[in-house]
Amino acid sequence: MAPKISLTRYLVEQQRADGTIPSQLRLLLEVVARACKSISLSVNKGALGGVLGTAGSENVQGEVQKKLDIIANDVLIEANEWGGHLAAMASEEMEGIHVIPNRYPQGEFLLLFDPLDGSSNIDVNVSIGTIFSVLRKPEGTGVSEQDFLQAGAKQVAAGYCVYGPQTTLVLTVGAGVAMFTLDREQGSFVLTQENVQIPQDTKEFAINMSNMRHWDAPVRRYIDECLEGTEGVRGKDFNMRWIASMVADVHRILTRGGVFMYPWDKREPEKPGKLRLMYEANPMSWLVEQAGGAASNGRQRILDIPPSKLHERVSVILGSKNEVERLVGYHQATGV
Ligand code: AHM
Ligand code: MG
Repeated sequence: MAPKISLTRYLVEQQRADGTIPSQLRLLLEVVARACKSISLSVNKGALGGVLGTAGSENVQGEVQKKLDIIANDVLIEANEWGGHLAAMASEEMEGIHVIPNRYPQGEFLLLFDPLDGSSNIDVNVSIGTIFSVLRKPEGTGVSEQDFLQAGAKQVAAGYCVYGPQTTLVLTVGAGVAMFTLDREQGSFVLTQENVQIPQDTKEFAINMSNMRHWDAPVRRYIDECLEGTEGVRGKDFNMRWIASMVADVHRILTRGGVFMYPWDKREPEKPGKLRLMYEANPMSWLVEQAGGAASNGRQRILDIPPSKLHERVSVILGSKNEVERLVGYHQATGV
């Protein structure tokens, strides 16, 4: 039987092979993985750990915070503060950036995260996760929010950990996508899939259909055609899945293909979308591209969007390449 490859060994071997992982980045990724392990334990305890329900507060986006949103945020901050690998962190759950306190050495990387994605699924025991993105701090002294405002193409690492029937960590450092499953007896993440590839075509889409009347014409056209199945222009039947945790929907797509959409809609026309660019769309888009898929807001590659603020929102279409390209074509055809 082939030996089990732990996340540590995988990172060391990547570092040796092509030097894409400097040692500070390797430490950073190991610390993030350790934090995810700790979050996974809290998630698993559920009601027994007193972690369910709301915290009675709101985040900067005006969303009610769940207890686990705050627990996961605190775990990630505490785990990453002291190692000397980071200059600052940013999170969905914090309005401003968290600069590494003076008592610790400052590193050269910036970490962004959605500590607990799919918050509405926590109390109903459906898969949720942690999404993270790593950027290099631009040259210069000090660190500010401006340093974080880099396009997704500048990421040096990205990933997520999904807390489902299994706890799975999915990672890219720009050399493909690898998946690691948490071995609870050993207490470590073990490599379970390398070189993940998303099929170019699919018969499965993920979108919140209850928003249909608010969508723009291109998305409506695409979904209408999927729903027509064998009787329409697509000539095949489609299946629909919507978990309402981006992390779980994207995990399904990385595993067996599909297209995920959270498009702009007319309810709040001034908002470009629901999902956040810097700690949701960017890391997921890079993972999807690294696995041979595509990610767009309908008009532009997500990874090329220059962010103007930390909590910027974006319209998201990602997954199997041919379907994403079709959707982009429909946007071009209507000029929206
Ligand atoms: P969250 O980060 O507060 O959990 O919100 C983001 C989530 C995504 O995971 C998911 O795709 C979407 O919101 C679900 O939205 P909806 O409530 O419309 O189903
Ligand atoms: Mg989220």
